[in-house]
Formats: sequence, structure tokens, C-alpha cells
Amino acid sequence: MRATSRVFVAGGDTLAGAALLDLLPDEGFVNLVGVGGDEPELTDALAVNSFFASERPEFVFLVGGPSGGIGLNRARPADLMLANLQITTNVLDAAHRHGATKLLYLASSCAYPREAPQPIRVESLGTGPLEPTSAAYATAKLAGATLCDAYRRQYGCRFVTGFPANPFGPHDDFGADSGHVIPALIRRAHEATERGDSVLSVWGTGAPRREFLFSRDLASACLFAQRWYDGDAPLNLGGGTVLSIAEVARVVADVVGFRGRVMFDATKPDGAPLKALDSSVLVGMGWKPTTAFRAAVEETYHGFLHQLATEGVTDERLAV
Ligand code: GFB
Repeated sequence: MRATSRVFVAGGDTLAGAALLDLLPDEGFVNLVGVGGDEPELTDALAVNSFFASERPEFVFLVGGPSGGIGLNRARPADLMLANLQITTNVLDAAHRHGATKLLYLASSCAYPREAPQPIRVESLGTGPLEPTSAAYATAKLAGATLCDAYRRQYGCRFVTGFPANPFGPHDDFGADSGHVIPALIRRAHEATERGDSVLSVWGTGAPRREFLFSRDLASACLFAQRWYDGDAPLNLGGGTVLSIAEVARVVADVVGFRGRVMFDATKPDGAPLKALDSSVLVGMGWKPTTAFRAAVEETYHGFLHQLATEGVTDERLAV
């Protein structure tokens, strides 16, 4: 990649996309195409095709497509699956037709089998049943990864799939029911503090463990992979912090200033018991995350306060 390469972030309004659009100019890239209102509607095949025909992006980050936490996955599996399938097929097809030099596709760690040995290696893909709460979305992500591989095999396209650890950051969806655990808890802890509640309710038992990756670190991992990785195998994008949900809740409560009690609501689903990625290939190539977990939660809380003060925080954004 050169500073003048034409770079397209497909999904610039998502958590990972917004972080990439912040990072790329800082890294000297001066030719970003399809930014803001210029990004085509990714579910519209004709719009995506004509965008690629006119703008001819050379390097593509395919990070678009709606996603959400366990609540959204249970409430809207069809919407999540359909939009992700449409976006992935549209963008991969257009990138192939119009000769993009390279594409990085961001899948999701929920595409791994629920019972995969931990930390999860890419060899575990397709070896067992998916976590049922997110199986529809995960199947769309698996299809995307398989399609990248198929284009690689059939046409020699340099399409690479990355599997990120659970991302979070300032541009998150802070919907109390739709968001992932960190933004949802930030929202609820903030509102509980404002009301002077004595109890903060956390879904599930608090025992599940997740590997978390700050969105700026995820963007940096994506750029690193785009620049330096061109293997046939997908690449895990992790190396972040593995914490239990109870530990996460304590950090969030502390950052937000919630002084009451944290209670676990075991009537809500836990999801997978543990998800941590084996990112030894990426780390072995010289990449590692740089943001400490607490500092990342603080920055995410500032992102929430900013969203609250500007656009307001909606309850179901259906975006990454
Ligand atoms: O973030 P989350 O929805 O991601 O949930 P998953 C992680 C854990 O946090 C689960 C608990 O054990 C939840 O029960 N949790 C506690 C909460 N309080 C809350 C809360 O207020 N909101 C949420 N959302 N969780 C997602 C997949 O699963 O992982 C997506 O559903 C995506 O498809 C994403 O792949 C990376 O790791 O369980």
C-alpha cells in the first residue's frame, strides 16, 4: 500500500469502520474513497457495482454489515443474516469484477463452534455447532469467509478474512438491549447513576469470559493485516484482554462512577462460556494491541457521553 493508494472502507459508519477512517489519515493515506455520504448503500448490488466501476478502489476493508449483542441476535436473526449476506456478496463480487488489488473481510469470532478448544485457532472453523443465540449472523459471516476463500481459489483474488475478538469503542451501539456487553453496561450504569439506583443489573451469571479488543486496536490490526498478511488461511485478530463479565461490570461501574451493587440476572442468556482467540500468527508477525482495557473503557464512556450530547442514543441502531 502506498500513501496515494485508493482505499475504500466498506462500512464506514460501523464501529470498526469509524476507527479505520480515523486511523488511515493518521497513517498518511490521502486517497480514501466512498467516505461519508459518498459510500454506496452496501445492500444495493447495483449501487455497489457502479461505485466500484467509477471509483476503482485498490484496497478494500469490508467491515460493513449490521451486528449487535446477544439481545439483538435473538430478536432479529433474519435481519442480521440477510443484510450481512447481501453486503458481503455485493462487495466481494464488485471487488473481483473491478480488479481491487486486495481486500480484508472482517468476520466475527461467533463464527467459530461454540465448543471450540480455547484459545480458538482458525483450524477450528466448521468443526462443530455454532452458539445458538448468534447462529444466523454467524452463518452469514462464515459464508463471507468461505466466499473470500472461493474467490482466492478460483480467481486468485487477494481476499483475506480476519476474525476479530469482541470489539468495543467510542462509536459503539449503546442500545441497552441491542448493544454488546460493554456499551450496553456503560449505558445502563450511566442511567442508573443519574437516577441514583442502588442496583445495576447485568445479564447472565457473570461467569462467561470474552476477549475484548478496543476499536482503535482492531483498526490497527486490520491495517497491519491488509499490508502484511496474504495467506490462504484466515487470520485471528486478537491479543486483547480476556475477562469475565463480572470483571467487566466492575470496571464499567468504576469508570462511570456507579456506587451501588452489581447484580447478575441469571434469567438472561450467558451465550458462549468462553471466547478467546489464538492470535499467535498475527502477534508473531509483530502486531500487538496498545490500549489498556480500563483506558479503552474510559474512552468508550466519553464516546457515549458525546453521542448522548450530539445525536442522542437510540435504542436499536442495528449497526456494528
Ligand atoms: O457482548 P455480548 O452480547 O457478546 O455478550 P457475545 C457477552 C456476555 O455479556 C454474555 C453478558 O454472557 C452476556 O450475557 N452481558 C451482561 C450482556 N450484560 C449484558 C448486556 O447488558 N448486554 C449484552 N449484550 N450482554 C456476540 C454475538 O456474542 O458476540 C454477536 O451475539 C457478535 O453475534 C459478538 O459475534 C462479537 O460474545 O455473547
